Amino acid sequence: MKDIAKRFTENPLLSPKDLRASHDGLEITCLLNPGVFQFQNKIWLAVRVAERPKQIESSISFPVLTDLGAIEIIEIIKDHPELTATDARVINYQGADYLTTLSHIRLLCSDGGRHFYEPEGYPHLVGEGILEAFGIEDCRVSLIEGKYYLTFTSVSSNGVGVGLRTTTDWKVFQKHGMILPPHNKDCAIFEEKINGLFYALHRPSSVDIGGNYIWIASSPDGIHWGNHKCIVRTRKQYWDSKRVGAGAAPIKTEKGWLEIYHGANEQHQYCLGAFLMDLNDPSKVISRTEDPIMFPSTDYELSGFFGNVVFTNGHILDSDNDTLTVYYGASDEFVCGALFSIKEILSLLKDL
Ligand code: MAN
Repeated sequence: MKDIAKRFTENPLLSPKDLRASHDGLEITCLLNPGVFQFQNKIWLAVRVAERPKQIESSISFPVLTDLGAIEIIEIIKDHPELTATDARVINYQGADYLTTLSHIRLLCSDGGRHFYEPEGYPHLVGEGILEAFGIEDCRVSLIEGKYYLTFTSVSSNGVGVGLRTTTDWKVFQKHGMILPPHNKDCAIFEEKINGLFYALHRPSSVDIGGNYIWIASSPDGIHWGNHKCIVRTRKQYWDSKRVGAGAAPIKTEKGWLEIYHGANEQHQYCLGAFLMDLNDPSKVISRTEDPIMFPSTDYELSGFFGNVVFTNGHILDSDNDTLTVYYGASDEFVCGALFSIKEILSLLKDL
């Protein structure tokens, strides 16, 4: 196994202590999984900020959003017989699932792509309404014909689905509601139409028959999706045996659409791999890496809020068309960066 990521020496680029919590009484637990875009000659991250109240020894407390957008704190005594809290990210209480943190999306920018700051005058993107009561997460940004499409995970007690907002100036956003209903996440829209249609990768989960596989869909308008096809499945005994999900928008190369994706195994180790889709019909997968191209190995990737995780949903391609800066979440707690060579990734793909 060869990890071909050249990690930034500045990593982690962002840690929870680097930003201020959105409300008094909350603290930032994790900064993770940024969407990435270019706007006004700067590199921007749409960072997922996960917050909760400062925890005390005897109980678990976490925020949820009310219908009116206010923050309500739920507190549960740790030895409550109807509490299951074995995963840092989710709990089950009296038969219902909750998230231990509430996420919103924050916009940060940078000149060189390594030192990010929060500029004045840009809104926080927060959950709104009953389908986003547990927050919004893991925003992917696609620029299509001058408009930015933001796809993100909308979480509530109703389930986990994909929400869409669009903008041209990052100040005013148009809301398109939930475009892919539960259970679905990891939606990355292609940045170019193909034969007149929008295309998107997405990841429904089928619990009984099927699994956590990557699908593709097309759309006449980028909002209403159909013609769904399952294109990449988990592989038994591999590093991506339990779940796979798309990263950011596919990258157009001479050989095909290149997608960097995440895969997890039964032990919840999250690594990155790649696959290539036909330029003219992206529902045809041509090749895929056998081994991960990046796996958790540094301190900040191995231990943190949820350790042993590298997860990406944003990157920037250099004007040389080869150097790819991948921004990624490490251990579900830090935002990091690494360089890849597109040529090197392409050389590791194995025909299917
Ligand atoms: C999983 C993880 C969490 C996330 C929830 C809801 O448990 O990806 O980080 O908060 O799903 O999307």
